[in-house]
Amino acid sequence: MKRIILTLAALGCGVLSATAQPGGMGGFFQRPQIEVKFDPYVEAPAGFDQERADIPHGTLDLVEYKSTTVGTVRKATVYLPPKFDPQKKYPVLYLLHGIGGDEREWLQGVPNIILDNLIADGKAVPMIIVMPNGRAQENDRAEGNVYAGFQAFANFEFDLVDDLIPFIEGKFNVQADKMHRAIAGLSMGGGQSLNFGLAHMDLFANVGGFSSAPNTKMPEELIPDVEKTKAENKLLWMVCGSKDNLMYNSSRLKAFCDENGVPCTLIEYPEGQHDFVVWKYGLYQFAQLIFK
Ligand code: FER
Repeated sequence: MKRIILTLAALGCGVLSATAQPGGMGGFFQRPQIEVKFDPYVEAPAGFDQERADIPHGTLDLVEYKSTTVGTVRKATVYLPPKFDPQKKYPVLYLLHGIGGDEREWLQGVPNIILDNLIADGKAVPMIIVMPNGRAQENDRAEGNVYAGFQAFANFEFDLVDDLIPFIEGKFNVQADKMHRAIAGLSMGGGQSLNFGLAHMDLFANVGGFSSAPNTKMPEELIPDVEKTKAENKLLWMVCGSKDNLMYNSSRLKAFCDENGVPCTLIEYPEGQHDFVVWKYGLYQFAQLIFK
């Protein structure tokens, strides 16, 4: 049973306190705190994000693709796993950035180091990671009022499906099926991953949202057909910091899933804020759960 406590106190007092997030307008007037049962938090081992000299390393590269959606040439950062072999087929994780970021933002979270370590330890399978620019508009730099780019983040659905995925699957030797595609992201990218991943279960069986933002659709929109989602989604995985004001985007989906018997994970990162501490942890855990 879910209990919804509306945070009306702030409104009643006329104290329209802004959130700790940059801008933080989403859900401003009605931020329900939803009671859910979180899944167990298991700490990542020390050094999971530290470069190790004694293991093989993957590579990072920048690729460019023609976007019919935007009408421009767009950029994406690509991680190729250690000892990349063009003769082998690899699964692909599409990893999306936040509202103030671009195709380079995830590099702050050292995804190459995290994956190099996981692969060396046999905890994740070798995979390609594609880190695109999720702001699908002509000028896709994070300039000016980034909160005005909300629609561009929604438009990225079409750039991803019609332009980027076909480009990646033409350029690299990949396992081009839903079980071997995953989509995950941080904040706005988390919302995009939930929105697009659950809308295109024919393309993505693995979906992850880290600190998902107010662009996250309501659970009833994300999962309009419970039985279909149960049958077609393989992994629905979320994490959010306990100190993150955007938790409600994740917890309302988790509550809906629990009520409807849809397998879904939501980890509350202890004392976690809206930052790369949580997002690196998210990648570390999510990468171990996919393509196995
Ligand atoms: C908001 C708060 C946070 C919002 C977006 C964000 C557009 C996104 C934050 C991020 O991507 O880091 O109210 O609304």
